[in-house]
Amino acid sequence: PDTQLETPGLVFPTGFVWGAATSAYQIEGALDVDGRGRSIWDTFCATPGRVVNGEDARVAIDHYNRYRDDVRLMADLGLSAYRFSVSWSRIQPLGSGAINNKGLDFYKNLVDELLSYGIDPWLTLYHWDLPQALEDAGGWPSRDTSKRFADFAAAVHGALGDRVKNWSTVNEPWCAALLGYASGEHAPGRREPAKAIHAAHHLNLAHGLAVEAMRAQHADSRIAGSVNLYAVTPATESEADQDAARRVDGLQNRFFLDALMYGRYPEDVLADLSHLTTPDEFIQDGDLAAIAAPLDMLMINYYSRFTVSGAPGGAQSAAAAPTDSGSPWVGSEHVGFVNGGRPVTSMGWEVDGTGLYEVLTRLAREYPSIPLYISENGAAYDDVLTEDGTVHDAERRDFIDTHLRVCHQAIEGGVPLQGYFAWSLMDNFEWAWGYDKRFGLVYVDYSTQTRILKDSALWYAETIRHGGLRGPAE
Ligand code: PNW
Repeated sequence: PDTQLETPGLVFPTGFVWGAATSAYQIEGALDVDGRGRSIWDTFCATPGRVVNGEDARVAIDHYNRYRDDVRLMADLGLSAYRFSVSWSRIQPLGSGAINNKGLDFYKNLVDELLSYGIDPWLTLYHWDLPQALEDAGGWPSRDTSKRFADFAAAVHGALGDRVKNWSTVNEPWCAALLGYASGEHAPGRREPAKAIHAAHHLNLAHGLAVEAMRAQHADSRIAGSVNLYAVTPATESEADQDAARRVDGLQNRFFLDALMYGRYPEDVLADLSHLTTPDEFIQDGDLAAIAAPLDMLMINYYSRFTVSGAPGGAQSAAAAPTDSGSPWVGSEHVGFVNGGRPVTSMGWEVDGTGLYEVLTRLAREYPSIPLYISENGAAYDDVLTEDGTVHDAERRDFIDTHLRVCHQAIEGGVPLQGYFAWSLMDNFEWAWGYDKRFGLVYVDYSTQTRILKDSALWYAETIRHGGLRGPAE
């Protein structure tokens, strides 16, 4: 990075990781090639009423065929790291048993391509695309899925652990469990609240067993857990609103953090759930110790703040599902989410950088000394491709600028934050929203698959080049 900033700016520590993120299902396409098996998202997309406009990811942004061009784009942006996920169904078409080498080869080639440009590959093992065969056998509510995941992790790590240093296990277990099995707004679309809690536990267990399996192979790998955290505030100081905020913070944040970091589930959350399920129905001896396997780092996805009320009605996730769905707030279905009066992105999510500051400083206080990375942060806006082939996404640039300033402030205050990955590198298949929501730094023309750098991408590249932000905040 330039040491000569033109105006005094915010310089990040040397070695700060500047990245961007994607996930396999959202970008790859090529679902029927090279022996890939079906995943729960294939099934979900094929079910009417689940994804906006009946869209699917058969082509997505054709990254499977265009990965070389996409890596060149990352190099042009100057990324130091790229976070991506691998598709379990490509590597083990039925979720267990023999490895499909053609599927694995795709990721070997991708990793080699990244390394040839000096871009550090950060591999996520699971970003929601469970092999359909495992769902047919019970899915995440079934304990056996955790063991299958550990085998899968060992296979991928065995094959790529020599060239991939940074690993994360399960992306956002809250989403996979609660959106997949309680609200049903994500695959597999089940609405079984008690089973969703069992799924959450088995996702945590899968994480722990995978860490153990990987440690046994390459001792020098750096391994992370990955959670999506929110700042949570009560709508008013009333007891009902404060209790609602405690519940949402409990299930969203503490349930996963306490498990991964301390090997326990918060007592108050277990009490909130007790009329649906009790620990003896899903926790077995040794599970909590396995889940708390020591980690090298924690990866945090941050998007927004929740302002929560105890008033009945209106309970839904931040995502405010586009399709008919239940509540992901298992045991607290009566809680409501109110508008906190901040500007919103086109997901309807409130923009709140101070929420990220709260999340980071809380982590440093309550879960001290583990290195932190922002593994996703970004925003969807209604981008317009102009006739001269540019996209003036000032709002996205401002969003990232605001959140990076907060990161810098947190680092100054002693928070061990060591990197930032923008979500997302490119526009892509936004789950239940299909192609309706664009999160990319890079615009994708879905009819031609042309990639166009948005203004935010050019700005991010400049930020990386300077190792920080120029000028004071406006
Ligand atoms: C994350 N919620 O999803 C995922 O990791 C990405 O794959 C996704 O594209 C991105 O954020 C944007 O949505 C989330 O309801 C989906 O709270 C839903 C929620 C949170 C994160």
